[in-house]
Amino acid sequence: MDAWRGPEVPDLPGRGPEPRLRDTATGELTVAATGRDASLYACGITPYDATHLGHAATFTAWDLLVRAWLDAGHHVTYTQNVTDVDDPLLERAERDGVDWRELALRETDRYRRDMEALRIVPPAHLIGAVEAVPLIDRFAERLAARGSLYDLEGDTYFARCADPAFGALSGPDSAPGLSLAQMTALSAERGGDPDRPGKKDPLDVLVWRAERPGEPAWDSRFGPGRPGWHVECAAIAVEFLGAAFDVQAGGSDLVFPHHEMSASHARVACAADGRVFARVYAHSGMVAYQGQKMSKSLGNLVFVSKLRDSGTDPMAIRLAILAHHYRSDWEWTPEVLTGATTRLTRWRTAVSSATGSARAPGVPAVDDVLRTVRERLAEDLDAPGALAAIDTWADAALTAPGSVPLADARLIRDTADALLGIAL
Ligand code: 5CA
Ligand code: ZN
Repeated sequence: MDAWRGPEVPDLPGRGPEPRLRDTATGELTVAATGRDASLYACGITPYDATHLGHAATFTAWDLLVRAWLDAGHHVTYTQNVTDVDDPLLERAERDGVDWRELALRETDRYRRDMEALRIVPPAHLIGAVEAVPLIDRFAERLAARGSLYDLEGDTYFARCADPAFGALSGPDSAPGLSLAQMTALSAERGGDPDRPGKKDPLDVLVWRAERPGEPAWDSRFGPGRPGWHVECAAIAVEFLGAAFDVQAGGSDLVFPHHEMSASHARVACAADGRVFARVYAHSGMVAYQGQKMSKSLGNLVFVSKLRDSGTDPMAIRLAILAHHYRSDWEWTPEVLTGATTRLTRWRTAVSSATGSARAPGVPAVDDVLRTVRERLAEDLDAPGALAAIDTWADAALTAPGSVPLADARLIRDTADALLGIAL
């Protein structure tokens, strides 16, 4: 499907350092891309409700990575999916008496407009689950060829025992260190069915769900039905990025089971291809509202589109997000937005107050500001640290008005734009 119109990304003088991310599997700061080509798979939305601030924060985090990669001279290949058929989408369509396809189209469209307004660099491949059904079917054939699938009353399950490395991302020997009991509890919370009788293992997951009355279905080698969630992302990632790629990204609610299972599927399907799936796993913290994780199922949502409709500058929304480190959990409050709006105004006033040809003493050299912003972002996307560097410059420029050279203001503007996605 089409993505959205990308923002202009200005060229900055020189090159940024190699971005590093805290890898969820190891807990260690790891170089995000080792070759010239940098590849990213970010799990996308399930379009049954408009983009909320939690989604926006998560996709802004990956946008910082894309921008830091471009600035470091990488060629970036970015793939994102849209889960445009799944249980929650069908349930919402049923509840609201709308066609599930219409609901998915409408909300995907709203998401595109929100992403464009937030100046998110679009993925090269935005792939819907529905359009990916044929390639998911081919991927599932590879799983079947390895003897990893079994039938349960017409549904097709993946036997996790087919993957000796199961748990490499989140299991007992990884940094998250989840026990099997914790995994089972999480799978019940997050769309799995550990208690279904007849499964070989509670953690086995659906790869193909046989058609149910009233549900959409597609033909496949397993009969009519629809794909499971984890195989959707495994198949799309492998198709568009290859069996091995650099970074798999998503919110921390996707560590288990979703990312563990997608990686596990890929390891089994691509066993002959050497190192398989993501080298680094990046997970963003959860944005809360009114004391609880902002979630479509709870309904405690702040929508990007509603904020925009009520006149909020999308750059203030973006700055509100960037004031928090992407891995931290944080709460959206009216004060967060007020703080961001004040910062945006200060930055805009500072860059537009430039008239001088010589820099006043006490105003930081802009080359140093650029270097600091680059360094902060390259170190696990430390956006708050990057904002602080521009704050220091803006505060000094505002206390010594008229003494900021135009060229300095231009470089600050380009730095905020290229690396932070903030148009001043
Ligand atoms: N379609 C699947 C991924 S394949 C999905 O999780 N969709 S979603 O619409 O529920 O979420 C889209 C992305 O936003 C995921 O990376 C998810 O982890 C993230 N996300 C969801 N809620 C929040 C939140 N409250 N705070 C931060 N990120 C969130
Ligand atoms: Zn996914």
